[in-house]
Amino acid sequence: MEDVNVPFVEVHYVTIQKVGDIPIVKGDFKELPPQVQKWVAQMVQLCTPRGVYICDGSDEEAEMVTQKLVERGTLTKLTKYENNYICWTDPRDVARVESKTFIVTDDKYASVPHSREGANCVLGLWMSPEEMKVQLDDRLPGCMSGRMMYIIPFSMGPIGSPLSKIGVQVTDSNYVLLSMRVMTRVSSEIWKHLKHGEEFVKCLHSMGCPRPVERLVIKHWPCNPEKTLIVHFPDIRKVISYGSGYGGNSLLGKKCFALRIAGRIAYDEGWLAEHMLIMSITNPKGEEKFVAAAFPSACGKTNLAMLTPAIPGYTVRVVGDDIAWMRFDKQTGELRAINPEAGFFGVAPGTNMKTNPNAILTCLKNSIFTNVGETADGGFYWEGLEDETPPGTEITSWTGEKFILGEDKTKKSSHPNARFCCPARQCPIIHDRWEDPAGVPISAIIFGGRRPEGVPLVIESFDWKHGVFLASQLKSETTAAAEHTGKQVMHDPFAMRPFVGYNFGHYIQHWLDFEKDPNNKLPKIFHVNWFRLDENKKFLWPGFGDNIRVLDWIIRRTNGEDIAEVSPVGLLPKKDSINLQGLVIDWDKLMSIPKEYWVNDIQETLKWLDDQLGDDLPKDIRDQIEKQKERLSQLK
Ligand code: TSX
Ligand code: MN
Repeated sequence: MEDVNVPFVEVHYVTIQKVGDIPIVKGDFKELPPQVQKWVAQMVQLCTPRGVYICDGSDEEAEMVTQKLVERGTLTKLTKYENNYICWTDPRDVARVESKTFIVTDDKYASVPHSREGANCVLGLWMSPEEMKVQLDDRLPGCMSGRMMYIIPFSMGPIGSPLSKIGVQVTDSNYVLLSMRVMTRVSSEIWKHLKHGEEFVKCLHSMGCPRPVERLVIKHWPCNPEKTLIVHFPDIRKVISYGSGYGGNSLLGKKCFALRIAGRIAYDEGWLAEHMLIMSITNPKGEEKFVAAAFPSACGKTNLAMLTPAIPGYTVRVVGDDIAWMRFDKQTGELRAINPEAGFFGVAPGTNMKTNPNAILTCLKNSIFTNVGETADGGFYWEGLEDETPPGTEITSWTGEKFILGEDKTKKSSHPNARFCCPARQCPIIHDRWEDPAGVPISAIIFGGRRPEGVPLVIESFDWKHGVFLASQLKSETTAAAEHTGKQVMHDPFAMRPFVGYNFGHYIQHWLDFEKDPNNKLPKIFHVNWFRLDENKKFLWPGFGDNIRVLDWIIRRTNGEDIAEVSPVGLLPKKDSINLQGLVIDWDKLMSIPKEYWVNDIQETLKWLDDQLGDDLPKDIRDQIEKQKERLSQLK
C-alpha cells in the first residue's frame, strides 16, 4: 500500500469506507447525495484509483495538496509573496486543443451546422456516441491506477443562487484540484443543495497517466498528449476530459461547463451563456451602468474588465472577465447577468502595472502561475514586466533555462499562453455585487475585434437583428495556428467559435428569438475596435484607459442621448460627441468607412457564414447581409 496521505484520527472506531475494494481516504461517502454516489461509484470502478478523496474546500485541504505538489516538484513556492506557486508543464501540454475537443449527440446536426460540401467546419467537432465509446473504452479503464481520485463538489455562480449550477468534478490531478478551488466555489455545502433534487453536471478528468507510468513524465507534469480527448455530452450534461492537465482542457467548470454545457442548458431553458466580461461604469454624476462585452483572444478582454479610466471622475468595477450567464427577468424584463466563475485565469505575458495594474495586484497572493518565468528572488516574471523588474535580475524560464534580464533580448521567459490563476475577490476593483445572487442589470452588450483595417472605433447597431448580425460577423486578427502564415483576420462569431456546445445556426437563432418576447428589454448592441492602424502601421487609438471615452459614449447612447448618426454599417458617433480632451486623434481616419473594404468584407462574410452554416444560417442574418449590401451600394 502506498502512502496514505491523510492521517485517520480515531481510526479505532471509524470504519474505513470502501467503494468496491477501493478505500475512501477522506470524507464521508454517505454525505454525497444518492445520484452523486451512484455516478462516483461507477467512475471509481472504471478508473480504479488507489483511493478516493472527497474534497471539502477547506484551507487545510489546500495546504495538504499544495505540500504534496511541492514535494513532488510540480509546484514551487514563489517566496516573494504569500501563498503563490509556480508550475511548469510538459511543453506538449500548454493550451486548449480544439482538434481534440468533441461534442457527442445522437443527431450530428444537434451539435454542428450543415456546413457546405467541402467546407471545413470550424464551429465544433461532432462524434457519434458509438465511435466515441470506442475511443473512451481505449482510454478510461484503469486510467487512474495508482493515483488518488479527488471528488470536487463545485458551484458555478454563488452557492445557492437560482442562477447558479452545480457540478462534480472527478480528477486524478491535484493541480486541477487547486486551480478549481480558485476558479470555482468548492465546498461540501454543495451536497446539501443537491439534496433538494437539483441536477448536477458530471465532469470526469484524468491525466491519462496511470501508475506505474509507462511514459516519461516531463517536468513532473503527467499527461498523455497523443491520446488527449475532451468530450461533451450536452444531452446528459456530462464532460469527459482525458490526457491534458492544462486550463480549458482540465478545469472543466470553465469552457466545458460554463460555456459549452451551460450554453446548451441555456438554449433549452431560454437564457444565455456567453464568452463575456461583465463590468460597471460610474460616471462623474454618480450614475452606474453595467455592460457585458465579448472579444476574441488577444484583444485585452481582461484588461478592459479591470480598466483604470484615463479621465477623472469615472469609476470602473469588475464583475467578471471571461464568462457571463444572462437571462431576461420575467418580472422586470431586464437582462440580468452573473459571473459563474470565482477567479481569473488570464494570459500573463503583456500584463503589467501599465496595461492592467488591477490584475497584477490581484495575483500577489493565493495564486498559481503556469508556464511563466521565475526571478532569482522568488518572483514571477513574463514578457511585459521588463520595466518593473531590475535589469540584471536572473530569470529561470518556463523551460528551465537561466538568463540575465537585459543581456540577451532573444531569450523568452514564458510561454505565450502562460497564465495567472487568482481569486477574483482579491481584485482591488471587484464590484460589491459581484456575487449578487440576482445578478446585475446589463444596459449594453459590446462585441469587439482586433481589426487593423477598415473598421471604425465604435458602431452601434440599428436594432436587435442588426446587432445579432454584427456579432455573427465578428472577426479578429490572430497569430494563425500555422506559424509561417503570420497574422490573419479570422472569423470568431460572438467570440464563441470554439465554445458553442450545439448547432451554431440554432445558437444565432436563439439570440434572434429574444426579440419575440415583448416583455424583454433588449439592451443596445455595439461593436468596438481599439486596433485600427494608419498607413504607417501606427495605432489610431490609444486604447487602454482611454477606452473609457468610448464606454462613456455607449452609456450615453443607452440613455437615449442624440449623439449618433446613420452610416451604411451602423450608427456612428457624431463628430465631437466622444470626449477626446487631451488626445491627438485623426478622427476622420479612425471613423472612416472605406467602401471598397466593406464591399469586399460583406462578400467574404456571406461566403464564410454560408460555407460554415449552410441552411442553418438564420434567414434574418441573410436579410441583414442583403440590407448591408444595399446600404453600401449607396455609399460614395
Ligand atoms: O488590452 C488592450 N486594450 C484594452 C485595454 C483596456 N491592449 C493590449 C492588447 C493585447 C492583449 C491594447 N493594445 C489596446 C487596448 O485598448 N490597444 C492596443 C494597441 C496599442 C498599443 C500600444 C499603444 C497604443 C495602442 N501605445 C501608445 O499609443 C503609446
Ligand atoms: Mn476566454
